Amino acid sequence: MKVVSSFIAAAAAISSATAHYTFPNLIVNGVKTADWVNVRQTNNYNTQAPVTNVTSADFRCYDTETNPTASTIAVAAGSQMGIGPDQAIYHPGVVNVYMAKAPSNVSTFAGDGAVWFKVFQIPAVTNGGQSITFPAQNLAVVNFTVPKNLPSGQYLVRMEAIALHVASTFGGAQFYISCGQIQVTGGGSGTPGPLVSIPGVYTGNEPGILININYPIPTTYTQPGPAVWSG
Ligand SMILES: *[C@@H]1O[C@H](CO)[C@@H](O)[C@H](O)[C@H]1NC(C)=O
Ligand SMILES: *[C@@H]1O[C@H](CO)[C@@H](O)[C@H](O)[C@H]1NC(C)=O
Ligand SMILES: *[C@@H]1O[C@H](CO)[C@@H](O)[C@H](O)[C@H]1NC(C)=O
Ligand SMILES: [Cu+2]
Repeated sequence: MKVVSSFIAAAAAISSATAHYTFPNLIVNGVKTADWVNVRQTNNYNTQAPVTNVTSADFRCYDTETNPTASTIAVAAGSQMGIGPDQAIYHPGVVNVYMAKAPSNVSTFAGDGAVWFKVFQIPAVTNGGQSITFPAQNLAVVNFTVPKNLPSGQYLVRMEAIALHVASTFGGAQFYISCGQIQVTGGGSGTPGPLVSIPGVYTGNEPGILININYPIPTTYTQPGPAVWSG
């Protein structure tokens, strides 16, 4: 009996570890960077465990315990870049990518205040209650375009992959978060917005965060956060 229950406990531990993920690398000019070099190492680099408290300090870059340093990598405005998970995105859910401009050197930029804007999202797809699908699920990289009119300078780029498989109670949605450091070159003179604070952007009661995706099948899906600024 003891053997059986410890086997079950071990199997459960393994399956919960494989069910989680981190986003430790960037893809720039088609080349994947080494893990945690251009991305600030997150508290969960070992456990892969998500953030579930959208008002906690860790909701921004999930790095309050690691106090990480990262290097900044150059990316041309208007080019495609990617953010890579340690394994393909496992859970059904959606993705948001936010950016914030550092006043000078992003290495010493915390991202305080209403400085964040959204540059990319992958919502769920619904069709009036017949089905709900998640195009972000199983992605091995999240690619997006750095807006062409984004002013040159140094930025944090924040991945937010929201897993919705147990999101039907408050605090059930799982957020997989990390912040990369990029230097945007050849940029324009756009004014990114709307600007939000992170944490602060969500309460946890948004219809796209507090949601039962299984039954009844949602007729629509509302992506959390501000509109995408595409420049
Ligand atoms: C993401 O972009 C890379 C090139 O940087 C490409 O090899 C890969 O196929 C793209 N993946 C997706 C899912 O678009
Ligand atoms: C979430 O984080 C906030 C800010 O740190 C804290 O006040 C609150 O108690 C936390 N909520 C839970 C459920 O832990
Ligand atoms: C930014 O700050 C980091 C850490 O202090 C330093 O290593 C780096 O050289 C600085 N970069 C620039 C462009 O000043
Ligand atoms: Cu998981």
